[in-house]
Amino acid sequence: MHIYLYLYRIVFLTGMLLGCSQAKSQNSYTGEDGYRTWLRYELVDNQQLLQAYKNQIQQVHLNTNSPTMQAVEEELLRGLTGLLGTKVESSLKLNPNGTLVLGTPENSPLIASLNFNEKLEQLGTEGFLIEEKNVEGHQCIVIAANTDLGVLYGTFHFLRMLQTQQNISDLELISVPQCKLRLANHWDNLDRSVERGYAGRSLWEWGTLPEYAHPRYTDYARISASVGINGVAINNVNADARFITTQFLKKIAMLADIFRPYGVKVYLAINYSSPVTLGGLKTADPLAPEVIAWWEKKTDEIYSQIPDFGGFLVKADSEGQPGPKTYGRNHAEGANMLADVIKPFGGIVIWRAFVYGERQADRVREAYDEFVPLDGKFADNVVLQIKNGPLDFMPREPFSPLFGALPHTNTMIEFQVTQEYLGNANHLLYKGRMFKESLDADTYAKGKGTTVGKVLSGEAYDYPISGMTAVVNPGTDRNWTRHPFVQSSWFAFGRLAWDYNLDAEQLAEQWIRQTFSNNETVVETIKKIMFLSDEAGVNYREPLGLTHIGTGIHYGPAPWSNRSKRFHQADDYGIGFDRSENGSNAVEQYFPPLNEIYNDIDRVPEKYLLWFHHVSWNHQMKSGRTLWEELVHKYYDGVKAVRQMQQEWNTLEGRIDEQRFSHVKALLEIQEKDAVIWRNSCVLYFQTFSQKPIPPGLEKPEFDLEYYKQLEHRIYISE
Ligand code: BDP
Repeated sequence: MHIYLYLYRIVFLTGMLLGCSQAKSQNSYTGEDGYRTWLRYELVDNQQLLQAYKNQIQQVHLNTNSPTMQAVEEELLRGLTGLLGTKVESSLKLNPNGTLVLGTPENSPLIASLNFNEKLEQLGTEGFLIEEKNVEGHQCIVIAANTDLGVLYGTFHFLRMLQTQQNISDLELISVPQCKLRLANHWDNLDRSVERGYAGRSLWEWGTLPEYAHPRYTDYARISASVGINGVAINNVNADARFITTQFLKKIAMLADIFRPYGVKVYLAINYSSPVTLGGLKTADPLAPEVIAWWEKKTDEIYSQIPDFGGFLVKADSEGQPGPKTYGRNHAEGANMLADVIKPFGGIVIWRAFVYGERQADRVREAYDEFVPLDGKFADNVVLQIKNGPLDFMPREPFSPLFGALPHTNTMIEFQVTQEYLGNANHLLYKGRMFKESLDADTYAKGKGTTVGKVLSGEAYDYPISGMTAVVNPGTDRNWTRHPFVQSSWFAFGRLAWDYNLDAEQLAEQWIRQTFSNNETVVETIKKIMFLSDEAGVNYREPLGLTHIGTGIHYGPAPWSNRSKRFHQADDYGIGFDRSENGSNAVEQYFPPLNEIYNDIDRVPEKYLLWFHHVSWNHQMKSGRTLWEELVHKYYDGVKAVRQMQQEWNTLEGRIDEQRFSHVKALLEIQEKDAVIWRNSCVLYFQTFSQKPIPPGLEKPEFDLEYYKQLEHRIYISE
């Protein structure tokens, strides 16, 4: 055996043994297994505030005349009982003071009498208001909306205020979601494996559905609704056609029934060849009458099982998936056929823009080149789902130039919460700030200030439907996401889909308070860690705009792989992909002045430098260093930040529960080792081109490049 490999094994085994002894010494099991996510509803630990809350909320007043209003009541009683430490009653009598009144003008005569009409007009079908109000001479807090679902969203908002220990005196607020579609995409397969999942098996137990309603399904719906997610595509975009067989539709209908009170609609990813594979037809040509008839019948069946079915999600003509192109039809023809079929039922078609082939030298150009000529050709119930960046879910990408370039095509963004390229479920990485980076990016489509967020909310163009989706990974792991911190990105995504103006830092803080503790030291420490984590994750992997350096399963580094070489293009001169006008000219896809800025090696933001340019190793960076030195420093900064994260985390011992403390501590150890492997692999490999030394003062890689190349073949599987 190679000597280094041998050494590595010893280190690895010692680590495992240490890990075991640590696990054994854990004797303070607190039940903090992460199952409750951010909906923990622990007793308020600030006595003064607790007393104030108790005075203000002595009972709740609502009509439970619909499943959604029953869900409201259940959530409130569960939440308030936990937070206040006393049982709060639901009653239709008013206490002299201290009643929480909830409802809509339809389901509550009391709310109807309060004359909120003007405010309600602003709330649409999902917004809510929360207000302190004198009701029949009693001081009350009112949560009102036009729909039961709006009341449910208001309820979660109110509970969040208590969980994060906000003052609830003199409340007067309204909240309305900016995006109509706020969806989660699961990449779950029929055999219950999850593509890029990393948190156990699929949540959906096909073997026991529809008879058995696993309690997890309701909790999943609660979690989703608590952050405003209003739809879920339950299966992988690389879709198995069998999801829409009669047998499976019955099972899916059961899930839809459970999700319905929480406003979470079911969507299905479909396989474009279904008329052939399931229907036995000779073709799936969207213009063939027998194909249209087949989809009509199938859609009719789907709606007979799931009357409020959301619609189809389609990955077509992409990575081997079938699509209209096989039949000489374009994406619009392909999508519109389904859109026409589903329209009478009120459904939509979500058509993915993630397409690329070997046709072009630069994959980054392809989606734009394909879809911009089709702008205006899609039916009004089709929405194009576009990944946040033009390539894939890389650690960092500039925004996709399709945002803003489709004035006549409904547009939606696709983020990834699951950490496919970011350490799977082993690494701590809060994505809130990254989501914001995309949402706040100025497309300049209609002049300065046309941010991606404004495009998605329908403010920039008058889209009938638009919004945000995220690929999420919850699975059968008790804590849903395996790494406890993946939950933070799930939370941030939902909240941003509701309101893209929210601040990533505030969202992190809310999540920490709800998930861990309101203790200021804990909040500040965890926030610091989360805010080190995103830049660290980029720096020890793919700094300065590098991409696709990972192995085939996207965990460890492989800058020497053929795929990776195509993207980083390192050579004796320098490194980076030339997308300037001298190269693939992908810069031309951006509106001015971005096209000029990105084209200019001196003006392009350095975080995207190697995305847009092939740059000399000697290029002078803003820091005064050469590109080579800067690149190496970034890699070292990444590792340094992970070590800082570890140090910060260690200070939390005794301040948070032992269970999550030791879990995350162990995961950070893995992350540190992996970060070092990434750094050393990349620095040593790129050094074979730059032929320059590692700048003084930086620790030398422990092993040589050959050692790291062998590690490529090690199995890093987070099943
Ligand atoms: C890639 C993933 C692959 C997905 C694909 C997609 O590696 O598993 O099927 O994206 O989004 O990043 O369709």
